[in-house]
Amino acid sequence: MAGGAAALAAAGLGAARTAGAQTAVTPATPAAPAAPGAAKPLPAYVAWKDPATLIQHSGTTIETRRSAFGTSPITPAERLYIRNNLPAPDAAIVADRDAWVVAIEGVKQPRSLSLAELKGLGVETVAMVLQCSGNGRGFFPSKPSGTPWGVGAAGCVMWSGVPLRQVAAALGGVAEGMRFITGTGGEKLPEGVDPKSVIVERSVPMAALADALLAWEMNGAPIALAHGGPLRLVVPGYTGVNSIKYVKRLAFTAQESDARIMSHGYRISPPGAKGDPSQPSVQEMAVKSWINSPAGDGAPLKPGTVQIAGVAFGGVNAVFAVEVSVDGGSTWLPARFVGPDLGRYAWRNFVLEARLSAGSHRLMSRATDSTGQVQPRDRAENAGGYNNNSWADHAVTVVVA
Ligand SMILES: Nc1nc2c(c(=O)[nH]1)N[C@H]1C(S)=C(S)[C@@H](COP(=O)(O)O)O[C@H]1N2
Ligand SMILES: [Mo]
Repeated sequence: MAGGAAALAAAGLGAARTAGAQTAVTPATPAAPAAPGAAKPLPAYVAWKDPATLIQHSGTTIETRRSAFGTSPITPAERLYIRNNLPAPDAAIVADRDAWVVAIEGVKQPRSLSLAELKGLGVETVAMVLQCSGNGRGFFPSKPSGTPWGVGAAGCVMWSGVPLRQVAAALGGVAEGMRFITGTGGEKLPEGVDPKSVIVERSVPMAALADALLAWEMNGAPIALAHGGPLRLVVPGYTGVNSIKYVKRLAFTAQESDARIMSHGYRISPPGAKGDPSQPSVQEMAVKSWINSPAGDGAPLKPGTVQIAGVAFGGVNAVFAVEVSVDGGSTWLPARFVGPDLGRYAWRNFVLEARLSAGSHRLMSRATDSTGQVQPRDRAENAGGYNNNSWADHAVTVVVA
């Protein structure tokens, strides 16, 4: 499955990718373009990832190159983006995975459950787009603070675990009056600061209970520490920040968490304003798509036929259709979905074959979800640079010569 995408990546980068990738990146060959982040070795907790497919913004913010995905519904772990608000916990927490304990609160019979016990309560698998709330922030001309992600703070992965509603049912059901699902990350907090100002704790509406999982596997393997192992709360259809890694407490609550990351962070604030609890929280994802290939970052293409390929997803809804424009958005052609449909929360790969003559072409895609929502031309301006699903912003320029 990685072969096609690897070939695309190799073509896009114009350099052979390093094999194995257990060690630091090999020195760039003279032929390699000065891709941002390419020369920085990956930090130890993600040293197993494939550096040639990644852009390293920092040790805790690592994005997948546009050219390194787009032709498979599943993103391999080696290429999946990373976003940590705090340093990842010590690898000791994945030494004995089954011993990991999560406190379940806000149920009629609250108690702590080990991962071994959770495995006895039920199993489900969901394919899901994991996308950072700030994916596409780099296209905001206002340059909001935060990582200037392009398209690659997103992937589509399979999670296996127990449905949260089965966990609640096993503990007597959700207690009266609870309106939110609140997950708390298991990171060690820095000393000398108010824990509420740094802890990764998020609340989502109870509606998310229909499909949320407590997951221990990603893409058929135990979840890597970097992606939240041993246990992760996954909330399909919601932005990445709501899927809490190394979850140590799962509470059904009457109120949203008062952690800063919930009360003030990840809010849709007017340009120039600060986040506050009165503003909408970044939660449900909207319909979105982009072209991955041609990525517009390689050598000029030869005139002739090109396979324009990318990904499209509906967020909380299934994706229904996608169109492609090769003339800057003046006219649109229906693209074809290719590969398996992994369900409502997964993305679909699309392809449109087009003939491109010599010159510069602006290519873009526009998706429609199952409720008829069409991906908008323009981003919704907001101070944090969240939820960018503008088709114009995600366009690529391809030179044919
Ligand atoms: N415990 C914990 N969970 C977390 C985070 C974190 O820093 N700590 N970051 C969140 C954010 S902002 C995103 S986008 C996703 C990133 O998931 P990934 O690193 O597995 O790609 O995890 C979310 N869950
Ligand atoms: Mo994120």
